[in-house]
Amino acid sequence: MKTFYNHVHAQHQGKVEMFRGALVPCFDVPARADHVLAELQRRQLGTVESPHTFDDSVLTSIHSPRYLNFLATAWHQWVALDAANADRDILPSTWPTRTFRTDIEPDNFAAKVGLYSFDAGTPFTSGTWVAARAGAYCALSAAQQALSGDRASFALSRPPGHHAGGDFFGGYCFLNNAALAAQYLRDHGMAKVAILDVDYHHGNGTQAIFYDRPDVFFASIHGDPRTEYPFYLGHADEVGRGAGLGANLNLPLPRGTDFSTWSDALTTALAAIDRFGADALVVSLGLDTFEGDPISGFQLKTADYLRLGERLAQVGLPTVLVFEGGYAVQAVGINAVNVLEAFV
Ligand code: OKP
Ligand code: ZN
Repeated sequence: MKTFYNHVHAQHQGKVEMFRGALVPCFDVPARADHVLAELQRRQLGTVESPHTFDDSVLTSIHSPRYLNFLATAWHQWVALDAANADRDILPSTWPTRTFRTDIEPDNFAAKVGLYSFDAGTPFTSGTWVAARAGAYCALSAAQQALSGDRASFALSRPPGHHAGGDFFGGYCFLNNAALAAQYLRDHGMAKVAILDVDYHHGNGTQAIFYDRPDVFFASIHGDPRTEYPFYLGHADEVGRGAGLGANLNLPLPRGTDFSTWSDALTTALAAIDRFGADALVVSLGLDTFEGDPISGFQLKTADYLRLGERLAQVGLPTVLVFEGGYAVQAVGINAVNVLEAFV
């Protein structure tokens, strides 16, 4: 199994995020990916490579040109406001909620940041664009590997991607790596692609991107959005729209859910993916379902990730695994590599 590793992920290093009225240290720390890489190397699981690069047209297959332009220029705009901003991260603080217009991009920088985001927990830093773009390239390179016949490939990158929509960032995510991989598979001969999102948090960005489409099935097992982030999407009655009706499956579970219940939801999701008849599988591999995760509420144990890897392999499809969440830094490497090792 090949791993495409984002060698510049540490250039995205947010200082603080907003939590209950205070700025607290960011949970998406570089050490997360470092631990996964170290564990891959310790177990000598396949090879680790740098991603290839891709044309902008590949990114615009999922993200809007004006959003990509914003991401590429945001840091420069921020420092141009005040040279002292170079020592501070960009953090959104105002948003166009219901009744506001989103068709006009404001000139004001803070207003632009709000237009293209949905929370105050996702700092944009000097290296965010470079790191996020390289991460997207990792997912795309892994998709290429699947097209060339590899049974499984892994994109090891941060920041994560599944909360990012076509034109917004949030939930620590900027570019939707899993969506880009799925679209790349579609554009290169795979007629039907399934995305399975096993991160603790609902993949609202991925769902939104494919909600109207019949060719990409999205299934997600996650904390119930009535109590869990991202709160405003991820309910069981969201089943797709128009031509995409029936191609979206949400399996929300209460805080405290353990592996036996979670595993039943996985059975449901995999059966639906089988009925859909996908040619390839993309997995949004979040490890924040772990019992020790500091910001999540499921109770999966380290050995349970071996079972997950086995179940994913049983699907029998070319599979692209994309690293998402997992904030128990000491355990995330072992848990992620348990999935991969059991798969192969
Ligand atoms: C990203 B991914 C923590 C509040 C939660 C956002 C969580 C984003 C998770 N104090 N903030 O899905 O792992
Ligand atoms: Zn998550």
